[in-house]
Amino acid sequence: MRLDVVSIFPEYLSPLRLSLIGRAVEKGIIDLGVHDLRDWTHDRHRTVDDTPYGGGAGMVMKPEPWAEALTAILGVGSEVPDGPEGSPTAAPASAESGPVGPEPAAPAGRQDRPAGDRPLLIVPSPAGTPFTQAHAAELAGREHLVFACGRYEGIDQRVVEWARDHAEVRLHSIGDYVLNGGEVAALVMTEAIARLVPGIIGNPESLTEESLEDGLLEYPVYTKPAAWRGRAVPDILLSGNHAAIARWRRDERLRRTAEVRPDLIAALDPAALDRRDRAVLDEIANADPSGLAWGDRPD
Ligand code: 97T
Repeated sequence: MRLDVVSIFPEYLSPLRLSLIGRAVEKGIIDLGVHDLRDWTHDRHRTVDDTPYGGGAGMVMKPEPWAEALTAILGVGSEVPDGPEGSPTAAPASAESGPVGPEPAAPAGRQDRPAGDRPLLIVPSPAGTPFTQAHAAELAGREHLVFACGRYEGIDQRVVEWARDHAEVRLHSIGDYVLNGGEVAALVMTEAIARLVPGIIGNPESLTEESLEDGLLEYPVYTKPAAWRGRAVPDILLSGNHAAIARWRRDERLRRTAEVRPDLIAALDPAALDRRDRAVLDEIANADPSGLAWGDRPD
């Protein structure tokens, strides 16, 4: 996977060189480029912002540096129009077919990419679609991700519209709160994505049983000692009865999820619930005077 991030604070992205993603970069599984937007300015002050048309507080990121940066990084001008059948093997465009920025950041070789392998440009934004585990899983299979981290009041809207001609563009939020810029949101999303890229996590089995993959939060976990500061580990976990342990864990997942994330319970596919699941949820709903029993819920 190729991963590019554009920011006016590239050092903010230094965690990408550490830990899990850092090791994947060292192993060559992820090809990482972190770019300073100011490298695509041409004035003495390396200006990236200006006042908003229509007035209002704050500054807006100018379109020109973004378009130059994304032209270089997305490989604009190197796409090939689809053949009659949308053929992915159409003749490559000439290397002179489009302008490139000061640093041709992405490697050559995408000239004959199939339409579905167009780069995906992700713009972190409070106005974006909430980023979920399902998005992370989908993006982990993409060939090229580019994150455009805006600051100030945002990036001139025309950049997003122009970029849609050259890449798939998605705006994603990481939650309902305000950040100073897209950098931390990009770190959050890249971590969620990268750990799902094949070869990155040593034991892929640890990915299969994960919270949220099936719409429920995780069960509580315990380790030794069996008694600690007067608190015992639940007996069932010491019983050796694997079926009973699995059932207890599922009950706990249902209880936890109903307690803190009723929205996740409401979104469950009723066909994915067995009789015991429904009994556990009914018990919780009946304990809550405002709650509806599972079977009485409208779908
Ligand atoms: O608040 C932001 C500012 C810039 C870019 C992204 C965000 C944001 O993304 N998710 C929540 C907030």
